[in-house]
Amino acid sequence: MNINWYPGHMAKTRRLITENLKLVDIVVELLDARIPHSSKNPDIDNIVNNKPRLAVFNKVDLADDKVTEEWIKYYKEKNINVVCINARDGKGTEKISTEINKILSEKINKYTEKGMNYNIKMMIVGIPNVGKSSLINKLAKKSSAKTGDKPGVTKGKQWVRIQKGLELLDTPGILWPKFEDPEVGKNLALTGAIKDEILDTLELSCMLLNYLKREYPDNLKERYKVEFDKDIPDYDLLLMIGKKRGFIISGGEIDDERTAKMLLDETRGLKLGKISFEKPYQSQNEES
Ligand SMILES: Nc1nc2c(ncn2[C@@H]2O[C@H](COP(=O)(O)OP(=O)(O)O)[C@@H](O)[C@H]2O)c(=O)[nH]1
Ligand SMILES: [Mg+2]
Repeated sequence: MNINWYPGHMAKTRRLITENLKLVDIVVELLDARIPHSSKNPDIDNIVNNKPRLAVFNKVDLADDKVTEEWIKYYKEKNINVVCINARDGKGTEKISTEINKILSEKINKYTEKGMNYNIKMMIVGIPNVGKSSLINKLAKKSSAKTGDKPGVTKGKQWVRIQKGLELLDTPGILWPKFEDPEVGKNLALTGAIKDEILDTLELSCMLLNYLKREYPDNLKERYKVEFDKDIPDYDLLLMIGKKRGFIISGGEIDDERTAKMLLDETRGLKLGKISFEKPYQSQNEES
């Protein structure tokens, strides 16, 4: 993450978003439902400032439904409504416009009372890989036509009409994550938001097992047919799983690298069921 987000890049990104912010009525902040805290930009409040904002949890198809409920409750306590979606298949995305209409109802009504129509303009922001492009594609596909596609109309900026009275800026605002927090780095790596090559696979996989053995022990036991108690060292658990899988190299040693990679792939690929990597009570203190 540090590789891409040097200070100059951050300043440029921030400037771009600030420019686009002037053009919109509301900002959709896209978060990964599995890691709502870790997928949040640390500076979002300052960047968005006083613009109305809607929080959207994406990838709910991968997150633990119970934990997602906890997050929704946690946000509600802060008076923030959350919309849950799956940007890949489009499930739930219709709730975005419904919620936006609610949030901006006062403004819309003011115009309606005067017999005028108001075109709400929105933009999507979020960290890399959270699903911004997928969401824009889904919303654009569902809608009729691009509104600014007449030659000479909007040079550089394209607006997509999502529905009557609601237009979306077709370029998202890309934000940096809290990359200075190692816990965040770990969570981004576990969800696949950061390329594995940057991190040591074996170390990451042990971190994964450390979390799973505490929060999802039954999922592990069921998938890999292993028995263990929560005090088992992470690496021992990894070897136990590798052995069960028959990942043996010459000399009878267990192939730990292969096991590590398999564990990461299978967790991300829903083989252990829906998994969330963060719960609200863990991050409550930091976020207050
Ligand atoms: N399972 C699942 N995958 C998703 C969802 N939304 C996006 N993705 C996947 O996440 C990856 C990153 O999505 P993308 O839209 O490129 O993210 P961006 O970097 O924010 O534009 C892609 O492989 C998408 O297919 C979702 O709701 N569920
Ligand atoms: Mg993208």
